[in-house]
Amino acid sequence: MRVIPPTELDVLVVGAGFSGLYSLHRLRTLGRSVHLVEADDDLGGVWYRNRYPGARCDIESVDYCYSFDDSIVQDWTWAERYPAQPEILRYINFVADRLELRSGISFDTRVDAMHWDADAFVWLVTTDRGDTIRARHVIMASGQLSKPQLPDIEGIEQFAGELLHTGDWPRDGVQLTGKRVGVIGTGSSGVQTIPQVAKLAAHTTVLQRTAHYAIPARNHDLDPAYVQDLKSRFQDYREIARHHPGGTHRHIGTESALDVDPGALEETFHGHWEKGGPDILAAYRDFRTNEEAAEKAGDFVKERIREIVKDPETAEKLCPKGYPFGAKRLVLEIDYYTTFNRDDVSLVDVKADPIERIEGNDVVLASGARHELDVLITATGFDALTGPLFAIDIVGVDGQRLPDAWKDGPRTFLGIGTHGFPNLYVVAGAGSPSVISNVLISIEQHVEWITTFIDHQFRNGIVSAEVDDDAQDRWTQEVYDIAAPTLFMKGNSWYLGANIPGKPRVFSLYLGGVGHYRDICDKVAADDYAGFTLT
Ligand code: FAD
Ligand code: N01
Repeated sequence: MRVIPPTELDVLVVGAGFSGLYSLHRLRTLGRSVHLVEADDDLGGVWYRNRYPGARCDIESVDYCYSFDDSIVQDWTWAERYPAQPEILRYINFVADRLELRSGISFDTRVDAMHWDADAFVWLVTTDRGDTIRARHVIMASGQLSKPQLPDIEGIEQFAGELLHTGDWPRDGVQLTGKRVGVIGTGSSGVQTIPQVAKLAAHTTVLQRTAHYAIPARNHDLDPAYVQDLKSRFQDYREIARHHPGGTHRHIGTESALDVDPGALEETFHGHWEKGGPDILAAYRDFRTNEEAAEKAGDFVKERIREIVKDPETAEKLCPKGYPFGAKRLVLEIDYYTTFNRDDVSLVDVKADPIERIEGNDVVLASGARHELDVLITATGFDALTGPLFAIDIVGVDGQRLPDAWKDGPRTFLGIGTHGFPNLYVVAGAGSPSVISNVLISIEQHVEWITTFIDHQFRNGIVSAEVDDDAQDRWTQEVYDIAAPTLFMKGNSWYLGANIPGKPRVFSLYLGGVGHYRDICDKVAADDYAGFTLT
């Protein structure tokens, strides 16, 4: 039975992933009337929806978890270095049960519209279930990567076989055994799922437009003694990550890759390759800014690909081209490159011969070549960051709509609020470190800051908090200025909105570092929330 949302609230939270669940818990403990609405029929967000075979985290489990409740830290034991989707979903449910969160959540309830009532200082929120909620504050915990994007290919919706998206995988699983399966997309989702699909399918056709750099995850079961040791000093361990630029424990190199002799460079790269994980990205200080330096790592990965993949033509297709190492998200792989040594897997270069249309069961290429499939998996990513927000009719002060306010890209102060949209807060979205960091660290920091701010307002009789225009201008400029000299600007990636037709090409994540960002937010709070007008 659906929990009916209250009609009057101090705070409405949208979304039951990691962000929303912690927001709900925090506000309850602060004594606020709070409720959460979730479009899906259960909790978990990303980890509820991305159930494709092979779905896994690329941050280590002991870092990709909450730290706010030590009893949760002590009573949960991670099994794997990089947890797979089922383990993370079990963890989220464990937390929700422990904190008795379900009673505060309306599932199967999508927020359709939110209009600011400037006379009453409330958001008037309506849902697809016909609910109307008046909430003084709204926390958008609606996710960064929660709006899957189908490729813009003629006829795709009429595909005669089974059409799937990795980001909206059927809850009851999919029968792939013995089927002819095609996969479009070779980013993180594609690289994770292709080896698993290949193990089941009669034939797997990988339709690759751009090869991504992938390095081994070297996933393994965790040693119980290691986990126990971390638990015994978890808050100290976590405190380091809270102040680390990426929200992790990654060593950050201080040398330039261009100053190191080839032998030492090779040794460093091999070390990272054997250890597995994404730390190679920070091996040298100029990997984010200098194309020549980054190319050293790129060349190393290409050499490994040519070593692993037996067919030289296939190996060459799998070698990334046209953008620097690190400009797109580095992918962690398990059995990815070796999968292309299987006889029942073929790689099709759809940049050289683009997909023209889908006809019946066939993917038809520009050359006229056809690939007949029973199942077509699209691993084509998301309308990231702004997509979930723009899907809601958000109307602020003077009838201004959020997509209009952000027509040239997101404009925020701290990523948390936007001028013209009072009492509206976004967790781990554009303008903050968000998906460029260990998101769990960033979520905890945001939720704690936002809920403390809201509580401060109630305690002080403040009814509205609106971002100042000039504070927003300065912050937005800073976000863009920090990103401008980085190699992120050179990848045709979702980070830049390049995967969505018509989306402004801006890099809207804050690259100044998680620790530095935390300090800035703390200073804003200490300065009586300078940058917001409090009424
Ligand atoms: P989400 O988990 O996306 O939850 C948002 C929720 O809001 C969803 O349940 C959605 O249904 C709901 N919602 C959206 N709109 C509405 C609406 N209008 N009304 C009601 N409900 C709504 N990050 C890392 O740091 N490390 C990783 O290894 C990592 N792996 C990832 C793997 C995948 C496959 C994906 C897709 C993302 C990954 N991420 C990773 C990023 C991930 O987005 C975050 O780590 C984190 O899970 C986000 O949690 P969230 O609660 O903010 O958002
Ligand atoms: O999506 P993507 P994703 N025809 O946008 C291709 C997180 N995540 O779901 O590069 C042909 O990266 C597109 O090609 P191109 C993580 O943050 C993490 O894989 O545009 N191809 C690309 O290859 C990640 O970055 C994990 O040329 C088309 C692919 O589809 C983010 O989610 C796991 C096409 C999309 O790649 C998104 O990753 C999964 C078309 N018309 C996700 N349209 C972890 O491991 C698109 N493509 C933690």
